[in-house]
Amino acid sequence: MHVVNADIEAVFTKVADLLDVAGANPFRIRAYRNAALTIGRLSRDVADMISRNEHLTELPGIGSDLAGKIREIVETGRLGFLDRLEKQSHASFSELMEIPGLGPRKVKALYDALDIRNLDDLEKAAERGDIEHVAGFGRKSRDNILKEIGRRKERRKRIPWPVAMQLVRPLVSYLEAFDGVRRVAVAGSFRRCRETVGDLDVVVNCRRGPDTIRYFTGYEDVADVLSSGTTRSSVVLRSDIQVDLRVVPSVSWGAALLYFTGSREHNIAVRKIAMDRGLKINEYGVFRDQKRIAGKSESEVYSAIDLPFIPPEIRENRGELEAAKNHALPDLVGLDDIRGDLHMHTRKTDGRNSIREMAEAAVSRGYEYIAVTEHSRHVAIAHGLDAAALARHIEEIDRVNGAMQDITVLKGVEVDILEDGSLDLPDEILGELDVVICAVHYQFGLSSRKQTRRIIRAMEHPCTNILAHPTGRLISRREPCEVDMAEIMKSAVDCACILEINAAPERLDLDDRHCRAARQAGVKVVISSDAHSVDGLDSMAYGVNQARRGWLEKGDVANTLALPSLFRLLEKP
Ligand code: DGT
Ligand code: CA
Ligand code: CA
Repeated sequence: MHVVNADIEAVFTKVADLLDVAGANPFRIRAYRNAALTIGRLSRDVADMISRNEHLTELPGIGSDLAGKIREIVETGRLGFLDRLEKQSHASFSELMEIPGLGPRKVKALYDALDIRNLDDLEKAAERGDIEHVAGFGRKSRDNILKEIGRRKERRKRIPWPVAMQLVRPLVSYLEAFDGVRRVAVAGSFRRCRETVGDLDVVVNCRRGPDTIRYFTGYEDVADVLSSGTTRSSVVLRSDIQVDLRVVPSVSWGAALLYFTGSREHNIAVRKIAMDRGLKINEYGVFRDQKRIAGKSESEVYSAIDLPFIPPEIRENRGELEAAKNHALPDLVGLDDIRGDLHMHTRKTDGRNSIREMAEAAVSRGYEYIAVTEHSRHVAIAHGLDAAALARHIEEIDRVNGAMQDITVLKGVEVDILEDGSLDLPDEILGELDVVICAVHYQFGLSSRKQTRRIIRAMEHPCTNILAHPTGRLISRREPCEVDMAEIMKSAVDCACILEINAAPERLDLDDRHCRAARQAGVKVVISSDAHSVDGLDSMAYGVNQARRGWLEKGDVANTLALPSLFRLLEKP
């Protein structure tokens, strides 16, 4: 494990918070807070300094005691002192402090008044209504606390789509290998490519149903069999995700697939259209009176109610049925339409491969161009580049580009948007680049007005082309920052700035709704892997999924363009 500055910062902040709750000496608390700040803002990697035997005590506010603690964190990934503090308090105050609005003061107040030591205590007290009577709390804070706890529970239950994909592949091969199995499909939210998946819904068409079920429950990854009948079964895999399997006959295959793909809202709307025509649709087929008139394939089912096939990714009852009726379904962008990748990192900063290796990997994926976009200096933990280092890196890109026949390597950067909306590198060097991506990497908590202004100012800079991961959210870890997305999109159109769908599995930012809004606003979108290694390039597929869920067509996506057209698009008015 490589400990980065932000990890050390987090540990010291926790220590300070816990000391605060415990009512420790304010000077001691301040020492930890200052150390956290110092480390957090440092442009050098502390772990790196230690490995070079440099003296940490030369850093402001770091005495020999703190230096020793930093070393312990870097070497072990933990801090014994923090563990002891948590144990002493018999409580998980730091877990409580992760709830927005609960700082050390409030946590202490809750502890003193109601003996609240962890999230469970907090939830019970909030439900009972006790919290409203503690000084500093009201009904509103109670509601916020319950909402946040609910959100956390919800998150824990769902797994990211790419993780689900890793479970699905071997499971499907296993099922397909069984004698008599004709077809296997994973329906549900997985097939709709939602960014997270609650459980897996498998539909199987086979000859010997009961044997197939027994075979399914005998899968080596099954931890627990919840139910097992002749046509259906539910199990829990070792990774704690549930799998529901249904065996369906060939005549019902399409109807079952449609039904179990959902979404529920889409299904309800489909059934209503059928009812209006005197038909009945269920998971067995489409029926007029008692007679089945369709069901073998999904297309057959849709066609029975005079609709074209609707791609699973947009089956959310968000207007797709009206569009289908009006022959106005989008022709969704596909992975094959992607001609290049405009956001990636190399060994120069926090990536793992060289420019050349990234370029070769891109060639093998059929790309015509890539942009290498290292971090700017502000992102200290990623060893961001200053102007001089970037200038040297540009020469390096030129060299690789000159040596490669099959691909064009564009010169780029992912420059930090500073707190006032200015960029972290001088204009002269930015002017040398083909692609300038701007991105927020800190100060996520600004007010919506300030954050929006900050971002728009960066987009308006004459050198910027792309706004990366526009909301900054990390799925299940960090909520999107507060911004006025409509304003940002309006401004993106005005200043010809492209918005990114960052395809990294933990980001997928823009999300599906934002993609849709971007299309409606006439904003161009770019799908980028943000790869930190050659394997990372494959994340492109997750970004394409998200784009499809957001109704995007090839024409909405900048990196489906051939290079000359892309260059024209990158020119600012
Ligand atoms: P998830 O698992 O929470 O990520 O989301 P889904 O969409 O996979 O939901 P799930 O697993 O509860 O059900 C799978 C599909 O089965 C769902 O998308 C639609 C269908 N379905 C399940 N229950 C009902 C229901 O009561 N009515 C209708 N119309 N469809 C249902
Ligand atoms: Ca499901
Ligand atoms: Ca299910």
